[in-house]
Amino acid sequence: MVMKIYYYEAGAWSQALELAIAETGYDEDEVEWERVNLRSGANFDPKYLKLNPLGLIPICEVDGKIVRDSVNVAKEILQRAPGGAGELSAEHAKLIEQVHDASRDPKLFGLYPFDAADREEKASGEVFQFIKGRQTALEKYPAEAPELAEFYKGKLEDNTVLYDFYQGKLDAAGEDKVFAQGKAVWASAGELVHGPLTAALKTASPFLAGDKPGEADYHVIVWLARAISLSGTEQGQPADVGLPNLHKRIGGPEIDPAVAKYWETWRERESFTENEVW
Ligand SMILES: N[C@@H](CCC(=O)N[C@@H](CS)C(=O)NCC(=O)O)C(=O)O
Repeated sequence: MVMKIYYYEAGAWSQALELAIAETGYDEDEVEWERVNLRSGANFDPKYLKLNPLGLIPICEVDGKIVRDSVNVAKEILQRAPGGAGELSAEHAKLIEQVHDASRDPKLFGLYPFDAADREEKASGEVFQFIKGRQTALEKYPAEAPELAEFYKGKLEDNTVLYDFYQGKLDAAGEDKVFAQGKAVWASAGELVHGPLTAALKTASPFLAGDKPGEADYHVIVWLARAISLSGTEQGQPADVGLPNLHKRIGGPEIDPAVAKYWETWRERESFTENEVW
């Protein structure tokens, strides 16, 4: 039975699934990848909202059912994999929840500014174009699906704040609020990195699941990669380049060497380089 995965190549949680598929011995013809272009707001198309009313990717369709959320889709992938799902300890199950916590959602690192310099960079680059594409979609689709008016209204309100912010159209209080949100995301990232992530990685050997990656590893590494990249690090850079950048964003004590070791283990892994995880 072919598994159809709705994904977007730049989506962090889509990349977790790409890693899980690559690591567990699926044949190419067992998986069909259906791209949902987040940059043009295709996740807000009423046709897609029928599949996932939350308007989020990734999801998968298999055996006539739809599985939503990367945590559930990864479980589905692993259960069907030739080698089975493997063990997931209670600590690692908790860690998956912690990297998925809404307060440190990787898309927020991308969308919210860390400081004034970061704002300038985002305003003149891909981030603003992404926000603009969503804005256009959110203004267009409500006419096609009036029954979804409430959903679109909430999404449009949230996106408009950022759309206006990056064009300098908010008042001082509005600007302060957006900057405060940006700071809060990195503070929450710091709690994770210095706390549960470090604690778990100290016993990784070299992966959380042992000599090969397992369920928790796929979620943890894409989150970490996104945090490192979006703190100003080019894709594929070593720990001694990426972690100081991350440290500037999250503050607190030095980042534990266990994090660097884990990063280096993944950085050289074929699944990681071939899927261009960032
Ligand atoms: N908890 C969900 C989060 C999914 C999520 O936020 N996906 C992002 C891309 S990585 C998305 O669909 N963003 C579109 C949007 O927020 O409008 C999961 O793990 O699947």
